[in-house]
Amino acid sequence: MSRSIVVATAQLGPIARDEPRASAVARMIALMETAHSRGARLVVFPELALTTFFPRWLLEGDELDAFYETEMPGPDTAPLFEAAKRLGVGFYLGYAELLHEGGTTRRFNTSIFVTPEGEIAGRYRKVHLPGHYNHEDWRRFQHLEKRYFEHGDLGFPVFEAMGGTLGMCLCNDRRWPETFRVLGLRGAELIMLGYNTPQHYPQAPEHDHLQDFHNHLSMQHGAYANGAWVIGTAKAGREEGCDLIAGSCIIAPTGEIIARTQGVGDEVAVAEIDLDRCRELRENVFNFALHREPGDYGPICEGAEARAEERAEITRNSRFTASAD
Ligand code: CDV
Repeated sequence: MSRSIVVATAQLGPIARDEPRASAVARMIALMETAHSRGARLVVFPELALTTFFPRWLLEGDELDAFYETEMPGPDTAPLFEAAKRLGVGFYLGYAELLHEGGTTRRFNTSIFVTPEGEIAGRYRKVHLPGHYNHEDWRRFQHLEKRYFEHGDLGFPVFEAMGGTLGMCLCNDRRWPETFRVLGLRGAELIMLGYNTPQHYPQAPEHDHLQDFHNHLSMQHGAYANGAWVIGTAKAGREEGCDLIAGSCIIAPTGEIIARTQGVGDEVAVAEIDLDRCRELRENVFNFALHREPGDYGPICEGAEARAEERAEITRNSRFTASAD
């Protein structure tokens, strides 16, 4: 039986700070309908796709909480699940997740995969959180992901859906080869990710012109070195004065980009992918069983306990990432 599937990257242009979720969801449904009209059965939306990229401001209280979802689907997101069922399309969605657990409020930068039947088949919580904890005056805009989200507590899971083994990650995760390798070791054939990447990199502005290159470099290498398909989807364009890169794309296990968006607004790019093509790499140059040498990779996992303790200490001291209800 063929394991080919038509897939789409569904890029969003900017979302204004005061744009209601219902509007963002309506835009996503329009993209899903366009993708479906071109034959797609799987659509990938960006990271934090329901709102503006709020970590660019220091916020507190209700103003901050308003950017998180406490239920999924909720009243504003249910139409997306209904559209998926109506069209028979599965989708990846990134959003800010807030949950109350054992008297504690927890916040994660999360993605889910929803099947064409409208069921949540996979969940991922972002592991590599970039940015900083406190307001830093010298920056043109803030990047407070470390303040607003806890380190993801699910690792890098894979799940079975759409006839294949699927995995997810979010934005900064794509820069770390370990993300793709763990998913690859678990057999992921398609890795989906959304991103919000500013053109301007405050710590090294001399790299601003390399943002698109680094974006594709990371994802193409992740695809190739693990023999997996990758779909990367941007939130792009000038959002609240901050330019976000575009370049949403579908990448073959060979590392080649086979479809990509052209502009910086709402846009879909579609391609047919054959999950069996992963074998071209996995049975040859990246045959893990035959050629990997994990005995020589020790340093990759050294320091894990110390890092976990350091993170737990920071979390205890942060009123946003894990606060008592
Ligand atoms: N949302 C992100 O994770 N953005 C980072 C930026 C801050 C470098 C990224 O890796 O694209």
